[in-house]
Amino acid sequence: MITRRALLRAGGGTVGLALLALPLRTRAEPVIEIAMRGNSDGSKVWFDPVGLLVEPGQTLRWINRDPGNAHTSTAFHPANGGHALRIPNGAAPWNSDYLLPDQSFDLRLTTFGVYDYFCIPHEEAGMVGRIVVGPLDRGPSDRDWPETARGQLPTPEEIVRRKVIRRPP
Ligand SMILES: [Cu+2]
Repeated sequence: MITRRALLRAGGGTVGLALLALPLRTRAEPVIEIAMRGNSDGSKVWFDPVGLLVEPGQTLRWINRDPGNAHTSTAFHPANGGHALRIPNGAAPWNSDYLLPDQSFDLRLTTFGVYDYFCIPHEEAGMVGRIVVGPLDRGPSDRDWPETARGQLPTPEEIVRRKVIRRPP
């Protein structure tokens, strides 16, 4: 493999400039993937990562990597089945609807704060996730929290500290 530095040395001034310009021209906001996963017998289902720190406007992509199940990414919001509000005030709720294996759903979050979401068919199984759009300007929410979700999510502070939190299956 030829490194860029070697190419720059070999290519001289003109080629070098062209190569240097390339990363700027092709740079795109990276898509941040959240996988929907399940074990082989379907007894465990989860979002991977379960906790994630992102910047405003970054594209999040939920993708169903579980060959045995359909999943959703659905905001905790009254518009989604009367759930408690667990996203920032004024932020728009989302619902991916059912994603079959390998299907995906993209979302961009622009309001700072903590967003909790769930999977419609697996909320009772504890399939919940948390996104922090940082920097975090307020503490964690103490709003209503379903019994089945307790203990499933890292704190916003932990997400800010570690940026990506994965849970072993
Ligand atoms: Cu699910």
